[in-house]
Amino acid sequence: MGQEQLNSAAICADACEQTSFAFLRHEMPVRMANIMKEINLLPSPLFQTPSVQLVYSWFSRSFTELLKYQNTNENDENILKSFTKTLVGIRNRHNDVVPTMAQGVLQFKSFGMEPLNNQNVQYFLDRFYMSRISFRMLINHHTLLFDDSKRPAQSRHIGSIDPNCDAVKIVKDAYENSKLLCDQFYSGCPGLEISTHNSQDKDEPFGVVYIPSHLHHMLFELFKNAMRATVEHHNKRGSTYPPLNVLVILGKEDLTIKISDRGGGVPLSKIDLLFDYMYSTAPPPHEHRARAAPLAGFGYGLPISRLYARYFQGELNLLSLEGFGTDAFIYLKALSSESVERLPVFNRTAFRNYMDQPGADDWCAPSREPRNVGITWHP
Ligand code: W6P
Repeated sequence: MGQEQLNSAAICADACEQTSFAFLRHEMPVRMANIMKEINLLPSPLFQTPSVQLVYSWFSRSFTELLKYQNTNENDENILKSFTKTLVGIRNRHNDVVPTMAQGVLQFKSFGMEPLNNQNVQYFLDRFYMSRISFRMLINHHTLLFDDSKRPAQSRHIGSIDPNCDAVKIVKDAYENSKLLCDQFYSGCPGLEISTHNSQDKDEPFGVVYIPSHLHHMLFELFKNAMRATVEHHNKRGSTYPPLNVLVILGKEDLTIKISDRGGGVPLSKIDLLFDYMYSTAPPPHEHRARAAPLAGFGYGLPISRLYARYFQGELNLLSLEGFGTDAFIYLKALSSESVERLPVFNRTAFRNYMDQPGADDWCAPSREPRNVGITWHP
């Protein structure tokens, strides 16, 4: 059973409800079956945790509910209505998947399994959360388009998609939302300086076809991290903070957003850990829990933001200069024809990723001793 790739531009405004229904009643169970196969291949101590079992049971229920629509009449209005209701029910049932999976990982870690299975878990959670992003995008899109009670009276949006998504406006919104938290907990916040460059047409705004809530999610996460680093690095009372510098650049192929902070940076050896689910699942140290929780730093914010970027063929990267500051980059496709979904698929290659234990490293372990290669040196 193949999954259908979705193109953000191909979702047309007047796609009829019957067409969307016929697409989703097939596509949703296919995607569910794919990811359920992968849950089944998790290391048994993780699969057996009550949390993972609970998540699996949600998938089983939702899968069964969707199968009831396979041979129904798409011209029956009552069926269409009940399908939309079912989708909303599924969305609610799966609301707490992220904290529930995190709890499972925490239980798993307490068994002391981490070095062996860390790679498998990272691989799985990236695919699992990517598939979750796609489910919620499909459900939101259908319910926004066809649930009349939810449809805003006037909007240029097509479902969840903004065909002329203004990246600069979302940068400002996400900054303000993050600033509220930062001001509240640190009584101060670095300012914002934005520069823009439109290499295509200087008079046109920075419009791309995108889901504004996805871009907001990524920017909000990066701003929270940049603000926290800046404030904690310059923690003298009454001092002013160096501003966050944001560049928004529209090229032919990419729309790139760079957020630069002077928060002291992160050493190269620690950058990958910021995207590591197993590492980030550690419960925060006690003295930090109350004070720093709102500006996060512990959690799945960064790896999931990276998945949002990759979902439509983009990317999210961090380049840091330890002792100085960090540059965070978001890449989006400027052309809607390239913004197609990036989805995990369960096949032989995926299967192997769960079966293979990571082998020995094929690079030398660093050694502080001069190597004895059997050559005597005579000066
Ligand atoms: C830091 C750590 C970080 C993560 C994400 C974005 C910005 C920053 N700055 O120091």
